[in-house]
Amino acid sequence: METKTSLLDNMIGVGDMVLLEPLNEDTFINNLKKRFDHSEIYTYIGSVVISLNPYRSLPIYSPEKVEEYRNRNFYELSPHIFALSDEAYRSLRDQDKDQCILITGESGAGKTEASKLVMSYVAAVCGKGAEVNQVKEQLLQSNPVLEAFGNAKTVRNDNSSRFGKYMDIEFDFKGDPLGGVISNYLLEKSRVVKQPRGERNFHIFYQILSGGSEDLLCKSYAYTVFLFQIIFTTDASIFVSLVCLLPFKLLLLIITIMRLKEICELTGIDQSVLERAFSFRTVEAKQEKVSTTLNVAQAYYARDALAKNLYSRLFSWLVTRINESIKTKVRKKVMGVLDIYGFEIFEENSFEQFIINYCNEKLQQIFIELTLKEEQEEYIREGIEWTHIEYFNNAIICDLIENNQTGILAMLDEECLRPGTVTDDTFLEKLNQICATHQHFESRMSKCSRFLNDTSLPHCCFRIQHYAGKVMYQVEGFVDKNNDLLYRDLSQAMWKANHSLIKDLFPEGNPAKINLKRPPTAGSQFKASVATLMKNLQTKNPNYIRCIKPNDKKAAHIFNDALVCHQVRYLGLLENVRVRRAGYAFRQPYEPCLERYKMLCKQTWPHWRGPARDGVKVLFNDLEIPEEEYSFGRSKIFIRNPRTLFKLEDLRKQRLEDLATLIQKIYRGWK
Ligand code: AOV
Ligand code: MG
Repeated sequence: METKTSLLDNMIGVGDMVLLEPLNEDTFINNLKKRFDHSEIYTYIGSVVISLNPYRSLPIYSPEKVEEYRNRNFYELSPHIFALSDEAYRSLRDQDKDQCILITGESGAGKTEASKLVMSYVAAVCGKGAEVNQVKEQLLQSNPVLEAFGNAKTVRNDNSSRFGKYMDIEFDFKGDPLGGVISNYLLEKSRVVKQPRGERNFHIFYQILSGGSEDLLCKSYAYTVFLFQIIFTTDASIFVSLVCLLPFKLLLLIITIMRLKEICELTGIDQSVLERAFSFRTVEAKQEKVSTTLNVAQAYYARDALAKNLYSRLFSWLVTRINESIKTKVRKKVMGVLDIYGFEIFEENSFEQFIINYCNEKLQQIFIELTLKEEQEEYIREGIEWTHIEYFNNAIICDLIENNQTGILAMLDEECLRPGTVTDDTFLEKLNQICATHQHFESRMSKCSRFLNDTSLPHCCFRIQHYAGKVMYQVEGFVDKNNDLLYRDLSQAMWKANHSLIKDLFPEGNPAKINLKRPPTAGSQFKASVATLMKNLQTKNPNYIRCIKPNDKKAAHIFNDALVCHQVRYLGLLENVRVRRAGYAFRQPYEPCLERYKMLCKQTWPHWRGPARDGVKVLFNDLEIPEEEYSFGRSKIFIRNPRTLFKLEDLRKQRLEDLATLIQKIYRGWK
């Protein structure tokens, strides 16, 4: 069994950054690069896995690889996402600890691929039998369905997740999968009606058009812009697996939503009802009802709002359907896998990017809290002194966005709910008043003279200095997207459909259930669901995968130093190593440590009788390792400097070689 050497191979760099000597930004990046050039895309920082997107298929996920990593200790083999998956699964199964896998990184860094690899590894190693296999199949099959509806090609990623996803996989006490629950977070529904240049609508539209049979194909697909149409080769096959799940009528409805006659045919809604709904807006207050005629722009707006709502409600309905099919009665142990949309900076950033980037801030926050907390707790648990390390805490940016009184989301809500003329500009004015002095907020109009002459910052924008970089947001559309209004006339018309699903999707259209209360805004709903998610994650044992994008070209073999360096900085990876090394770079439970090195000392070789802790003490004394170099925790030995570990490894290697020579000599003697 070849262990630690795989982490210390000079040819391919150091497998665990904690062992990097000397440690600085250059050596860190160089180490990643060296490994990347040798197709080693995974590197550890202690138990955190750094994953570089190879942008090509590597032969490292085969069933043989799964077997190789199965039931092996984390550091035994070269770094791999399977090692993390195995560790998480075994800890869940054997120690009864709920786990979560937190996958972060910017758009296109490889989060979704990583989440699928974790899921397929766990599916491969857990449980057997027809029933269990069926559960696994259902869990895995939810991925292509949700990707078809929730992913799209963007300039950053050809298969970009446009929704956040958190999936709890549930296991019984033996560690066999029982089922799961999926939570979805704010779908970027504006994509249904409008896509930025060079981007596409959700995959499903193209899949239907390329894979659907003649009678399903629609003549008009006004919303799908075929600027960069690349029909994936898999479209047709995915389509087949979707056929049983899909309410096609509905999708066709979204596609054809410009043509009244066709909508009426599909839904069975009376044409005059729909015509009226697209032409008038009725506002009800107390006992009064006032109808106003819509102008052309308002009618288009109403049409778009309907298409967006229909699509996002259909998406949530799909998640509910999947959840029904994977629901469990008993729930013993849980592994949560989080795959959200990554941090995004586009040429034009709107409400959607604001929400996506806020979500990433929250995840970075939980990373900071949990890794530091975990580290501190380990030192306390083991009775070892703790040294404090400075790092950037992004709590201040989270506060700028989510503070209940002065946060950007709160002010947006206030503006949306305020009577009188409300526009994006009045919202921006408000921001300028309240956030002007915040360190991470920038605007030309703000009272802070710092930005008055900054011509790179137009008047209609504000800029946030996020943990991952500065992003300029166009304020246009914020109020509207946050309000997320669908005129009641339209929901009432939809509710009249002769189609039970459409009826169900628009419950507020039921005249018997008129609710004059405003529904919560998109921003406040998102904030609440993210808060629930964070609470949930904090109850679980976290496992981190930090994805890094090696280049902006979506290309294999290219490692852009500056781009990687930027990500390493904002992800706080160097601080992560420093915290991990604060005091002690390396730690290991006594038993495996003694097993590995006992051959280096006569008193412990071949057998040590007594507690492993005492054995390690004898061993370290015998090897004359200076006392200040290590510390004895309750269950683990803590080693201060990686060099001490290298020395142990070298001694061991020498000893093994000596033994081999000796055996050869004896063998020759026999001959
Ligand atoms: P993301 O989830 O982090 O972006 P993806 O997981 O979709 O990024 O990865 C983007 C693309 O990179 C994939 O479609 C693959 O082509 C390639 N890729 C990623 N990981 C691997 C891997 N391990 N091996 C081979 N190719 C890979 V976003 O969803 O945009 O934030 O919102
Ligand atoms: Mg993704």
